[in-house]
Amino acid sequence: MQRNYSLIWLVIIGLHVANGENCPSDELECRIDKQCYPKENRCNGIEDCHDGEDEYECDACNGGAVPCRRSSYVKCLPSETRCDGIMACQGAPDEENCTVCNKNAFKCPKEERCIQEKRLCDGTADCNDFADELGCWECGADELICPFSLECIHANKILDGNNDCGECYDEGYSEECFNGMLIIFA
Ligand SMILES: [Ca+2]
Ligand SMILES: [Ca+2]
Ligand SMILES: [Ca+2]
Repeated sequence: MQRNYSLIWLVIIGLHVANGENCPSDELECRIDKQCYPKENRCNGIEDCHDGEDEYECDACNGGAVPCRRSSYVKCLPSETRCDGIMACQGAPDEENCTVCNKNAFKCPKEERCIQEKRLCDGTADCNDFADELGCWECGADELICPFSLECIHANKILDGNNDCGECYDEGYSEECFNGMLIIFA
């Protein structure tokens, strides 16, 4: 008798699962782990299912989540990936039109663009106007350090057509600057 009851329960549970009735009408069910989650959490960039299934195969993303286009569908990434200086995936729009940057990122003052904090004072100009390389090391706030000579030059000498650092660094290693150097050595 005990065995028959168990069988009946199994059949009832099985029917329930097959009908997709495990979750209330305002919730959806994760396919693998069978968790229920609010319908509005589908494609909001925050994973409710253990395998993140609720963020795959989206038509669009909600609540500021970032769309990553795969070959045939969109995956949504958390809104925190916006304006953090790292492109969420190839072609993602999360680093466009950034007027405010994520707390761990630096805004290029004259551009609507953010760069990772680790790009500050790393010897490579990430902002077009070298803003991320000003005021580094022993130099003043409006000065740039030349990476080879370790001299400080004023910001108004950046991209002014003169090779002030000596290695065309302050001219963005431009072709014109290198050509100018060749003429001097010729
Ligand atoms: Ca990003
Ligand atoms: Ca830099
Ligand atoms: Ca210069």
